[in-house]
Amino acid sequence: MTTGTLITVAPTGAESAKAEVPALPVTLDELLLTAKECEALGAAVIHVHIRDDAARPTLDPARLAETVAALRESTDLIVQLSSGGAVTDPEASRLAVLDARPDMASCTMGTVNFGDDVFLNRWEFIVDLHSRMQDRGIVPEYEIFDLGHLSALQRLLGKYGLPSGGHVHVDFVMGVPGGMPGTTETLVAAHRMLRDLPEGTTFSATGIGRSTIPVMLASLSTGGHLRVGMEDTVTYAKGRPVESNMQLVARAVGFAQLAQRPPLTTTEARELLGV
Ligand code: KMH
Ligand code: ZN
Repeated sequence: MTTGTLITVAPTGAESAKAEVPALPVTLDELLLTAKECEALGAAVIHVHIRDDAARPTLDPARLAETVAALRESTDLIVQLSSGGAVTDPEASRLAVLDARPDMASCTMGTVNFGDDVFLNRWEFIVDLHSRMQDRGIVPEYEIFDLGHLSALQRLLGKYGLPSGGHVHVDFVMGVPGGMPGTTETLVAAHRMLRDLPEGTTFSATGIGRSTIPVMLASLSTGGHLRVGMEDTVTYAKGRPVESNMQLVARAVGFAQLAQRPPLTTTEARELLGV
């Protein structure tokens, strides 16, 4: 059945430096402005990483709680905090992200080489994150950086049960150097593997860097949803830096409309995800 398109914006991430990417939203005011504008364009979920006063990635609990409250106050977006943080963040700080009580949080399904770094996600850590989210009624988005992460998810759900809300939603993060490539062939392979997950499992996809457009088209044509934003893409086209997250969301909305799968409203998105 064809449905509308869930559009997630990931506006900041932990990898780009403000000095190199001046359009990156790093303050709370910048984040709120971006969130409101992206919501008006058609985004329904915001995947949030925050920065400190020096624009460095942080998982400061008070700042995270303030950010969740401010986003709820100013928008109707589903607030999804990153539990991935930066590759340097310790597990305890990543688990403590849940104390900010977001609607959703990311849960990466395995360790992956991440450029020159390693994004570490031990099995016991994943189980801990999944179980704490179940206990607190926080809906996970399972982040899939490689095909084996889908097998890990099958194992997780088999041993520890469905997430809060009962619906399984995954996000294919494609094109990270060290992870699965951002190609149509790989997306089709990942899509086929969803057959081993609970019926009704939905997926979004995002292609890092120049894989953003092929991944977006492949996701739309296989019934998937879209994540876009400056966490993943800072070049709009060859030689053209991204001017704002709104530019990326507007492009995704345009593609979704062309595919006759218009953006889901925040209410429809809540229903889909079981938030
Ligand atoms: N910043 C990456 C190391 C997530 O948000 O859950 C991890 C990441 C995934 O962005
Ligand atoms: Zn992230």
